[in-house]
Amino acid sequence: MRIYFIAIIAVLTADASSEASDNRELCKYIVETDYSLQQSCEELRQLESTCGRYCFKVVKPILEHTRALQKQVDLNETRQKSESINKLENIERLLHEKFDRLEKQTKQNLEDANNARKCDDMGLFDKIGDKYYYIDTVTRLNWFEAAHRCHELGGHLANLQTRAEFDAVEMHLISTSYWLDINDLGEEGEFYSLATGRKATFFKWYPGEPNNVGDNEDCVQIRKVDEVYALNDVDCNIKFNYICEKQR
Ligand code: MFU
Ligand code: CA
Repeated sequence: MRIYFIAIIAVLTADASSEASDNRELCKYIVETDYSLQQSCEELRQLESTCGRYCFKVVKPILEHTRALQKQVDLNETRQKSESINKLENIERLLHEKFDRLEKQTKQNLEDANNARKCDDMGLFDKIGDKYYYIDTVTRLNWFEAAHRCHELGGHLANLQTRAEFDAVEMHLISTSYWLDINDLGEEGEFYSLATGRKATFFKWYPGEPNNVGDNEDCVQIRKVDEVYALNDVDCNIKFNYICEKQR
């Protein structure tokens, strides 16, 4: 805010000059009516000529007061400005904090949702022995589709590594055939686990298996013959049920 003391001076000057012209008018009148009063008229004229100095004397304290006021106003404005800046900086800090909290919370929510989804998928898997399996008895897929499905469920085709694991799973089987993760797609007669990428460690073949009938049997199923489950190599493109496995 600016205090317009120039305007005040202008007003005062205007007042002073109108007062002077009043004096002049008064003098004219006095001179015309009573000559004896001519002296006091002269005084008035002198007063008029000294009015500059007189006005300055009158205006000076006002000017000084105005300057002091202006200083105070400037000081106040500066203080108000720095208060406003402080407030804005505070708001900025609060917004930052709020945003950080929201960002953290969103990340946490996403993680929780993902974990919940994982737990849901785990719902398909049952603990059998020391591992978790999903034994599918409703969907028939070829070996590649079955491998993909297990992957979708967050697992892989079952990798039965020991007699104990084989026996535990066998207790839960109903269908005649299920895909396992063993295959010799890479090299005929070399059976690898898809899950580990290493040679399979445990086999319970039917007598006479693996026989690679038609030179076209590169995937391994667990199959029931005479109420006994055992391994057989078979065409990867045939559709069977499948067993998925998953780590917790
Ligand atoms: C056996 C298996 C084959 C196929 C066929 C129907 O061959 O070795 O993999 O399952 O039976 C005679
Ligand atoms: Ca076979």
